[in-house]
Amino acid sequence: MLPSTLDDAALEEILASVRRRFSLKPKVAIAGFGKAGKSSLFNAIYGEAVAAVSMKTDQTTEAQTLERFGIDFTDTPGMGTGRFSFEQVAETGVFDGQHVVLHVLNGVSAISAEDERLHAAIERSKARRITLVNKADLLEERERAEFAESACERLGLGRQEVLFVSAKRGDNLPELVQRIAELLPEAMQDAFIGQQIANLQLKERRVRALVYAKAAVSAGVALAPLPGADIFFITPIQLAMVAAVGHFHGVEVDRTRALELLATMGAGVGFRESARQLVKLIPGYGSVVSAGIAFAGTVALGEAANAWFKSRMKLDPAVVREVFKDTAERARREFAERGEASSPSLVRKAEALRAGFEKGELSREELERLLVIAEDGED
Ligand SMILES: Nc1nc2c(ncn2[C@@H]2O[C@H](COP(=O)(O)OP(=O)(O)OP(=O)(O)O)[C@@H](O)[C@H]2O)c(=O)[nH]1
Ligand SMILES: [Mg+2]
Repeated sequence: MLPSTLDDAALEEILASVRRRFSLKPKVAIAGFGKAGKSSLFNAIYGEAVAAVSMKTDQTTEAQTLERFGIDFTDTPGMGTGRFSFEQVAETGVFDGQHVVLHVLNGVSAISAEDERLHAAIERSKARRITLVNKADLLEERERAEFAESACERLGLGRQEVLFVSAKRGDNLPELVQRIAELLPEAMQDAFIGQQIANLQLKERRVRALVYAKAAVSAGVALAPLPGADIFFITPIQLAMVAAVGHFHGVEVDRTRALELLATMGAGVGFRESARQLVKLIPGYGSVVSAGIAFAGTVALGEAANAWFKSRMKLDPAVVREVFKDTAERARREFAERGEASSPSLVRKAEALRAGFEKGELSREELERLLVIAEDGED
C-alpha cells in the first residue's frame, strides 16, 4: 500500500481553504428611503439572528433620525449597517465599493424625485443594480401594474427590471436571491448562497452540483485502480466536499466537525481511517476501489453531509447512515448505467492527472492538490 504524503497539516489546509472561500464578503447594499422595508428585507435574506446584531450597530450611528435616507450595508452579514445623507452617498462614491445595490421602492407610496436621484446615483456607480418594489402583499394586481408603469417611466427601466417583492410575506425573495447571486463575481457566489436563507432550493442545487463534480473527479482518479492507493487520493477530495457542503448551510466545518460527521456514520477516528471504513459500507466493495465505488462513495458522503449539516447536526445518526447507504446504492446504479457520462470532462481530467502522476510528471502532493481543486467547465 502506498503511503500518503497528505498529513494532518495538509488536511487542515484543505479545510482552511474551503473556509476562506466561504468567508468572502459579497458587498450587497440595500438602499432606499424611509420605511421602504430595507431592514425587513435584510432580515428576510440573511435571517433574524444576523439582522439583530446589525441593528445594534445601526443604533450607534448618531443623528440617524434626522436622515430620511438610509443604506443597510450587508456586505458582512452580522455587522455594519449605516445611515448616510443623500449627499454623502452621491458624492463620496459609496456605491462604488459595492458589488450589488438593491434600490428598494416603497410599493405603497409614489416614486419620489429623491428616488429618481438615488437611481441615477446607483447608475453612475460601478455597482450592479436591482430595483425592487417592496410591500407587494399590500398591492392589488391593478396597483402593481400602475406602479410598474410609473417606475418604468420615471426611472427609465424595462418592465422585467422591476421586481415586486414582499419582505413580509416572502413573495419573490427566491428570485431576488437568484438575481443577486448572478450579479456577484463568480468567486463570491457560493459564499452568498451559503449566507442567505431566502432561497433554500438554490443551496440544494449548488450542493448537488458540487457533490456530483467531486464524485466525477473521484471516479476519474480511480479508473485505473491500484490496490489501496485510490482511497488516499479520494479522501482529500471528499474532505473538501464535506467542508463546502457544511458552509452552504452556514456551518463552519473544522476538523472536529468533519470528524463528528464521520463518527456519526460509524466510522473511526482520523480522516483516513474513517474514509477506509466508510468505503466498506458500499455494496460491492472489494479490495480495490473501482471507479464506480469511488463515485458512489463520494455522492453518498455528500448527501449524508447535506442532510446532517442542514439539520444543524440534529439528525438521528441512524438516519444519516441510512442516507449514506441508500444514496450509495442509487449512485452505484447510476454510474453502472451512465458511467462517466455524467461529467465526462471532469472524469477525463482526473484520469489524465492520475496518468501524469504515474509517469512521474506530477508529484503526489501536486496530484492531490490538483484533484482537490479540479472544477468543471475549463475544457
Ligand atoms: N405589508 C408589508 N409591510 C412591510 C413589508 N416590509 C416592511 N414592512 C413594514 O414597513 C415598515 C418599515 O420597515 P423597515 O424594514 O423598518 O423599513 P426601513 O426601510 O428599514 O426603514 P428605515 O430604516 O426607518 O428607513 C415596518 O413597519 C415593516 O413591518 C412588506 O413586505 N409588507
Ligand atoms: Mg431600517
